[in-house]
Amino acid sequence: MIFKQAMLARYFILGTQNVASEAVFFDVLTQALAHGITLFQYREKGPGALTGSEKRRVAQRVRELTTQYQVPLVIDDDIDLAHAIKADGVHFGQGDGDIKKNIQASQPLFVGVSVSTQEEYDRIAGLSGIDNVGIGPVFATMSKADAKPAIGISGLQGLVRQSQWPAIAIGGISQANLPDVLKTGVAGASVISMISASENIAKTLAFWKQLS
Ligand code: TZP
Ligand code: MG
Repeated sequence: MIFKQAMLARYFILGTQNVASEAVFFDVLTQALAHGITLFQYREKGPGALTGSEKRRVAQRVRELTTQYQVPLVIDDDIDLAHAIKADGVHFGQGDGDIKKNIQASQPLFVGVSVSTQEEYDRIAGLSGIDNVGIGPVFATMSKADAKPAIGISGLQGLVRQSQWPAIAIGGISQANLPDVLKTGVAGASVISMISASENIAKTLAFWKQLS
């Protein structure tokens, strides 16, 4: 699949560790796919995350579902798994090993990289093979135990302005702050809990769609 900026508009991230059970994981994902997310990132990471054959089994089912709904699939930080299940892209943090090697090993899939500070941006500036950057955490997040300090709208704005790649905002994004996030010129927002903890995923996504 060819990378297009429009894929970043409504970027949903989830792993089984973010919800009560595998059944809930697939229920939330299916609703999100049915109601208009533009990309799904499978991020199985942190306390309670699946590994090995269990992770692979869930990822395979995620690939089948995302294909059924024609929504691109990105795998967080697992190049082998991404190739094995024919995902569309891979996403890396800066702590995930040699970034140049990772980019190379990910081809021909598309590549996203997380950036939290100016220093981290400068480290990847000019590299080829990157398709998008994730910038944040913009606000405090409950979904990532080792998250870096929140950079706020002004920090996001500063990094978006200079980014040579389409950018997505991440971290603590809610329906309340989403309008301000989108005004910074990002290509989209990426969320875990805004959707996974929503009492009405259809309504949450309808709200998001009319903003972007
Ligand atoms: N990276 C930075 S913040 C974050 C990740 C994966 C978690 C985002 O989750 P939420 O619930 O949307 O704040
Ligand atoms: Mg990572």
